[in-house]
Amino acid sequence: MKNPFEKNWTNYNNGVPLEDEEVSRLISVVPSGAQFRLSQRPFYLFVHFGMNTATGREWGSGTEKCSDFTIKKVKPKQWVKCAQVAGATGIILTCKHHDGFCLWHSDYTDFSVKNTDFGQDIVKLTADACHEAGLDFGIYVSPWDMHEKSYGTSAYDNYFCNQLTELLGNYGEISEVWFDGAKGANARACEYDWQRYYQVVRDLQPQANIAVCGPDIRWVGNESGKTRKTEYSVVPKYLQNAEIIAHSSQKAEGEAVKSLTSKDEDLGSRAVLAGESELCWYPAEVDVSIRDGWFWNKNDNRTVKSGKKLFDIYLNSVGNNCTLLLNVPPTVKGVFHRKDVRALKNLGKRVEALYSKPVIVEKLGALSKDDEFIDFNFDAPKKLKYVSISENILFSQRVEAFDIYLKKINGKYTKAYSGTAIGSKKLACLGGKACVGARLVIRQSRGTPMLSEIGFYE
Ligand code: FUL
Repeated sequence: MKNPFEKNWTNYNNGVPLEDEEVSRLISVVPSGAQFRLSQRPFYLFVHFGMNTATGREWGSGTEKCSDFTIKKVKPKQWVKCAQVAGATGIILTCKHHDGFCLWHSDYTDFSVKNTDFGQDIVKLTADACHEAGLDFGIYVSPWDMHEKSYGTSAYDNYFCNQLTELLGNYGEISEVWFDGAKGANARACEYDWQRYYQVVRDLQPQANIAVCGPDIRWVGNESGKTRKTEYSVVPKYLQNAEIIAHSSQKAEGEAVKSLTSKDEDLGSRAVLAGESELCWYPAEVDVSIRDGWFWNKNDNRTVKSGKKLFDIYLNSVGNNCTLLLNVPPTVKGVFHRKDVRALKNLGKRVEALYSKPVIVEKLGALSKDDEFIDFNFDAPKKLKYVSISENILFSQRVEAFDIYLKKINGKYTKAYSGTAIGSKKLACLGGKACVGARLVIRQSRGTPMLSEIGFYE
């Protein structure tokens, strides 16, 4: 039988079934409305700001005093402007980091910005600045709290849920809730009631995605901007608990720790999924800092990544079926440092340039079995730099292998790119060689490929 997606290809769908019961099972897994929305707005800034900014530390101790928060100015409007310049569509703020200091006027603790000279509610300032500018706003909240007395007792769940209720109820729409699983080696033991936390989020902000120690967005597995060659969004369901299991000091009795973690290379090939009875849609997010540290520190000013480096990370995350969460920490003056601003501007320019010279941008749909390949012909020779391909992920993630050929001026085709999964977006570099056309060949798919768009750019 020939491969329906490539002429003269003798190995039908690369030797795996195009359609059968197992394929139907895999492609029945699709994103929620919130997951889909995020896939269309795939780049946010992460803003680490708080007590650590004032004290110059990465992790506090929880023994700081409110008077140690010596910050006098905070300018979220500048953060928002920079996010827009970089091409980001949202901001996630560290409302409470591990030290427990709250950037909002919490009624449940005195360890809050309300008791500082600065006095203003920084969560409100940031949420308002984002919403006014049409940016999404998300919250980072650390369950590990070094300051709160009830931490380690069952009363802590009440404390945490009360704080979540404030954050989710008083600041307009929240697009993402980022639960960090980190916990120091000497921290008090504490078992969190995750299901209860999730329920508070679902009740108050049903459209929000819960990330990392949460069921909607998967941690990519590192903090250096790297992704796997193939990033799958359909993975075994137990991975939704991977970070909780990795960080929890007390595993539930008898709980089997499955073999895969968010650091493993293959999370979603057919071979991996075959043995898994429960699957879920769990796309990866790449969280990485523009500098060495997460919080601002003047010694880190020399470690700011270049626009080119940030663009490489962008191509490799947004362009590899992931979302990007790029951390930019404000300084003690409450603004992004000029070096970070310069790098963000440069990144924004590069992203804009990527899409600025379209040769062909076409909406696609289901590929029928008669479509052995799709040809695109240009009206004149073009030096293609990038191709962007998107699947319509409302029909799941289907493509497992594809090739891009370029048609040379003499009419001959040469292979320019061989890829694996596509998902919400694949950005591939084509090298800028002159050609008069291009051909997309899907070599392997889970059922009929359901593409949404392809764009070739000079
Ligand atoms: C980690 C934290 O310990 C870091 O301080 C930072 O917030 C990073 C995003 O997550 O787990």
